[in-house]
Amino acid sequence: MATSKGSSIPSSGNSHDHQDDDASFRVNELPRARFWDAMDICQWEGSWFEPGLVKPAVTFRTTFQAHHDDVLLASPPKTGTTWLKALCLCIMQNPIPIATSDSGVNAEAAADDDDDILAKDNPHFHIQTIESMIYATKPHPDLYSTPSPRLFHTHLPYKVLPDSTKNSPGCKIVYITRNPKDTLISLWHFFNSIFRPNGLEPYPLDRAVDCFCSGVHQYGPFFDHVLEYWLESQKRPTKILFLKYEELKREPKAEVKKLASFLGRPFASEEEVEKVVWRCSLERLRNFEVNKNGSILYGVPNSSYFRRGAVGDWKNYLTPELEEQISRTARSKFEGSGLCLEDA
Ligand code: PAP
Repeated sequence: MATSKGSSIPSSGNSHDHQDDDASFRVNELPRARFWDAMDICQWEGSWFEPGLVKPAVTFRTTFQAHHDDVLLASPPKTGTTWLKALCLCIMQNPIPIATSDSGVNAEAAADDDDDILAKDNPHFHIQTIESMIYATKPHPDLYSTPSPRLFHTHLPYKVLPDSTKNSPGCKIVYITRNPKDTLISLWHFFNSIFRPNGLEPYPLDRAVDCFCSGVHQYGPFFDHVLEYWLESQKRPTKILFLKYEELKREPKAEVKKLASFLGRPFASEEEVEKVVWRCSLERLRNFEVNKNGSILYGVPNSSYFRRGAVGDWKNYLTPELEEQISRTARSKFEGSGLCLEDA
């Protein structure tokens, strides 16, 4: 599973001599690897993808025209995507009506579920992951009739984003990431539930760690993905907001305020902030019927997006050796960048 190809440094990308502009570009000619003995993935532009997502990613990259008020959410898988989508939906809906009773936020819940789209639909339904949910289903989607501001999400690395998303001054990017050890454990649970359901032995954790550290996994290498967005966010902080899952957990109100201000939707009161934080909490979202029993993507149950949501869950799984293997990889990748994801 772990091959040296996965640790290759991605080529920097903003040039216009993209191989994908060439009509003869063929996915089946890309380097291939096996992910978890379960599926093929292929390497494009230095990162690894499910083969079926490469063409949609290429079409997105070469045809998408950003609007001045677009918001693009971005994340590596399992780092807080669902949470970020929920938060942005809520913030864009703000002001949420605040009940006037003095019975406290939880007592207001039943009443205000009625006006909350999160109570009816999974967050992924309203903010779609552009390569897998939009371009993979329709090569020429009609994105231009979508009301402004448009909100999209992508798991794609920064280097393959369309130039227009990078260059359009008003188009904002919000990136979320997470401690690599918790990301790995979350991925491990998720893919075990997909590839090894019904009590089958989970995939050996040491092999999952090898795979993660070598970068040969969907949208990997994780560390390069994070580093690219981090460096860009340092250069252009008004363009890219860089969030960490752990900081959202630790200081939800402060982080959500920061997010809302970045999106140009600052809160008018503390009550509004509290309401958004509460509406998007894991405990609340996971109990909605749509998230207990629904499915919006390739038969993946919505419930699989809501697990423990704990910071430091990796301590329940990783041996000191496996932990050190991930820390070593993080140190070598992030050295000198000012980024640390292990301080949570
Ligand atoms: P995705 O990239 O496939 O969409 P993503 O939402 O990023 O997945 O990750 C799922 C993780 O976020 C799960 O973490 P865990 O496996 O460590 O438990 C899930 O529990 C967590 N999560 C989902 N929704 C929330 C939320 N509202 N608040 C906090 N954590 C959440």
